[in-house]
Amino acid sequence: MGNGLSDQTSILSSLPSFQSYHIVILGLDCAGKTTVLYRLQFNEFVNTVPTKGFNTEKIKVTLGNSKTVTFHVWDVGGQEKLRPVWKSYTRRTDGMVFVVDSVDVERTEEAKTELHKITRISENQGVPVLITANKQDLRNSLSLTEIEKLLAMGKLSSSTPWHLQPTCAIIRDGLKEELEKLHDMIIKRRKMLRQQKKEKMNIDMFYSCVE
Ligand SMILES: Nc1nc2c(ncn2[C@@H]2O[C@H](COP(=O)(O)OP(=O)(O)OP(=O)(O)O)[C@@H](O)[C@H]2O)c(=O)[nH]1
Ligand SMILES: [Mg+2]
Repeated sequence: MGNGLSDQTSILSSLPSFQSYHIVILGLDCAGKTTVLYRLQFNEFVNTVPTKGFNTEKIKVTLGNSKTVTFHVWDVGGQEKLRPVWKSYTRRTDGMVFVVDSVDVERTEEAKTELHKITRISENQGVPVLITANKQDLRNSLSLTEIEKLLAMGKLSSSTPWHLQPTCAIIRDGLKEELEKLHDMIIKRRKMLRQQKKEKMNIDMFYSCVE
């Protein structure tokens, strides 16, 4: 007779996964957010116009482990006047993608301010951030080391998991890798939250027994 638990685990892992994650794409205007969204959804280049509100798509992706997951992605306009509404899109989000234009050297300070502002919001504590160094195809694009330094990523809260991914959205370069990485970070966080909940329940049970 087999071990019941491991039998169940192997059955579960062989079933298709219908997990769905809520993702928000943010970043300054013209960084390439909408290009990222449509490149992922239609696998073709879409000529974009500046986003006045938001775009949203449900994107089904087969990950490296053959699991298919759905990302419900919200791409929000990055113009200055639209940034105050970003926080309403990040409410209860599983992960954020923060897109940076790697040739827009003059606005790295502005990008840094927005990145730190959105990750500092209390509701976003612990939410993984995939920082996308986009437009790496262009000459004079900043290197990952330069972007990491200019955006002061080392100063992000220690509770914020982050990863920096070079991309060229117009040809889809790096986008699949970044979804994989974001998915890994989300799963890791969910496991940690589950563990914390379990530990808290054990402590509560212990105190209810000794009372
Ligand atoms: N060379 C190059 N151009 C890119 C890349 N990604 C996007 N672009 C171009 O950058 C411009 C802006 O792209 P969008 O996707 O509209 O930018 P956005 O971040 O959605 O901008 P807002 O909607 O105004 O916030 C477009 O002309 C894109 O074709 C890239 O990887 N390389
Ligand atoms: Mg846009």
